[in-house]
Amino acid sequence: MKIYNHLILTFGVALMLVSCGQQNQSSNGALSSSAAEKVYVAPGEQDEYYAFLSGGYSGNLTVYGLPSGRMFKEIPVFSQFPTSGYGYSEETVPMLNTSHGFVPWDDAHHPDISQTNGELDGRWIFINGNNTPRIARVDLSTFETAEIIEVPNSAGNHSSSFITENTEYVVAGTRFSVPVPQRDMPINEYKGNFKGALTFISVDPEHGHMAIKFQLLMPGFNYDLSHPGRGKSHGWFFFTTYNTEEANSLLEVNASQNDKDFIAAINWKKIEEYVNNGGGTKMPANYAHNVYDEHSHTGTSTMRNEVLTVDPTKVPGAVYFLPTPKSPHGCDVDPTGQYIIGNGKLSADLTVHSFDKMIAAIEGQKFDGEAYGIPILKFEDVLAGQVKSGGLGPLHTEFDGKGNAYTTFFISSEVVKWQLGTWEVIDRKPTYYSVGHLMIPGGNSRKPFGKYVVAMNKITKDRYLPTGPEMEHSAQLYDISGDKMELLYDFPTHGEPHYAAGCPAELLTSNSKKIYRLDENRHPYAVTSADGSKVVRDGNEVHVYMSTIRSHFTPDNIEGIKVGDKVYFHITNHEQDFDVPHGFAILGQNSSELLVMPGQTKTSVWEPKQVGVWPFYCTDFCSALHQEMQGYVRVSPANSNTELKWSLGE
Ligand code: RUQ
Ligand code: CUA
Repeated sequence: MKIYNHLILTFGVALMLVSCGQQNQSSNGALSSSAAEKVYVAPGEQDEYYAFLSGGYSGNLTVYGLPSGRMFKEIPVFSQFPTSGYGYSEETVPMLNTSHGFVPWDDAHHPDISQTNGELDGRWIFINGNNTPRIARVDLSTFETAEIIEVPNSAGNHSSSFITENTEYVVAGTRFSVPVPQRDMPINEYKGNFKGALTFISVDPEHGHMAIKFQLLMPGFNYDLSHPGRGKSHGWFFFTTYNTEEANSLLEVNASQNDKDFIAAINWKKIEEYVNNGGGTKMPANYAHNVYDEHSHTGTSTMRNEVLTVDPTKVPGAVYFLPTPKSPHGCDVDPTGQYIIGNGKLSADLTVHSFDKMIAAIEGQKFDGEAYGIPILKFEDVLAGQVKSGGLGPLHTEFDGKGNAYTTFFISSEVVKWQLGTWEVIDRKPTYYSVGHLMIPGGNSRKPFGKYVVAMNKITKDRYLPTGPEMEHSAQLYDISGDKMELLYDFPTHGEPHYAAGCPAELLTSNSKKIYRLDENRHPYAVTSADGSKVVRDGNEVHVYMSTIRSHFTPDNIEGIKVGDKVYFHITNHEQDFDVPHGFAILGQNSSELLVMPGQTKTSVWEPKQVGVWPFYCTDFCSALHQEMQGYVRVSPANSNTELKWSLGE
């Protein structure tokens, strides 16, 4: 009885506490500062920001909402994606073409949103493929990969894909130096012979189309990360280097010998002028340029065979080296364009260079020798200050637009907030665990939206329920609107996010496409009217012009297909409503399904191997009669005389 009473008592007190809490919440908002409330986006409500996280070794880009951490979409970029048929459908296979043939995967690192006047404009997002060097442009009205350009003479395309203040250029720098042009030579003759190509790819202001403007052939260092100048430093681009020792083996020891490596400061305006006046050397180079056309719904791959290279010593005043300790990784420029931050990953302190001091030192011709003909400025002459952080292993820095910077520390697992100008540490918060990049929406622009920072961690360990030896990486969301950072939320990410880019939701929502217009469909095999469906044989090739609308394929019965045929299913989705795709899959298909958006045409090729009657069906639950959305293909022996015929629903 006593226990019973006690229970009632406890229960009663608990109830009182709950109701008390609720009262507080409605009366004086005592709970409004809770972390849970700050990330809670109620059912039916929408997030405040988009966040685009690179997928690392997934090769793709994932889209999240902030503050909820909900994942909205995975955008296939460099990797085949059976979920939609990207990289499998005839229309998208050309997007993954390279000079090495079809490369259906890459390692995607650094997304960057296009800018106008140094502010995010939300038109496109660029991302680099690290392994087989490529830069992709994703259209932010369709969230589809619209273009991929291969980068020749590059290897480990890592100091990429950062854009200049008006999206004049998307820049790609090589991590590995290699023989340029590639050739058969002994590896131990690297030093002095290999080159590091920094590639400036121009972006057409209207359509976004990319073209390699020039490649700067730099000394054979490793070019790790980069960022554009902005405001007063617009016209410059900054790259961190490591392995200035030019070691080709045991780099973990041999590339850590020099006390200082460099940040390379590139005056791209000067080089642009030089090449516009006929400077530079044309060099044969083989690379693919793949463009997706939104109206024909088709990608085309064109091989290019020449690039314009520039020898930095031929353009006086265009390239300088800023000594920076100690194998720097991140290279970040603050919103005013005055400070260039080099995160020496083997040091405790951050090095901040001053753009004004750099210009003064250049004008005063105060050099500390040269490397391969490129002048080296004096460390003390360009140094703005050092942040005595107390952390270990600084990697990347972002800015809140209120005079503060936030740097990740991989080894000490923390984000450190410090002040630009005073270099004082204001706050530090642990991350779980081993943080790499971080992202503040607009943090790489003149106008950051300094409300949240997302830390992208490399190690997850005990943060989530175990999923066997492999865990997804973990991101953490901090509120940075106050003096102190507040950890709000953990959420899993997909692949390995390196960098990310974010923007206010309304920048994209107003331009977001809902459907493709059927009357604008210019796909050569589209069926745009209800009676246009047909099946056409051309030797061993059979083209099926198929249409879909809830809940029917036209045609849904096809006979006269033979073993040895190559059957092209060209499927046009006649829906004109938002979010009504139809899928297509046929038994034994050696690729993936297709997911066809309203108004779009996509093609799957099927080479039937066995005689029989094989079903196909819609893979996306589209209506109450989705299960009825199906059909058959009769496959006869190779030498049969079965007549080609199909049903049109009469
Ligand atoms: S990296 S964790 Cu590929 Cu950007 Cu620094
Ligand atoms: Cu169409 Cu399910």
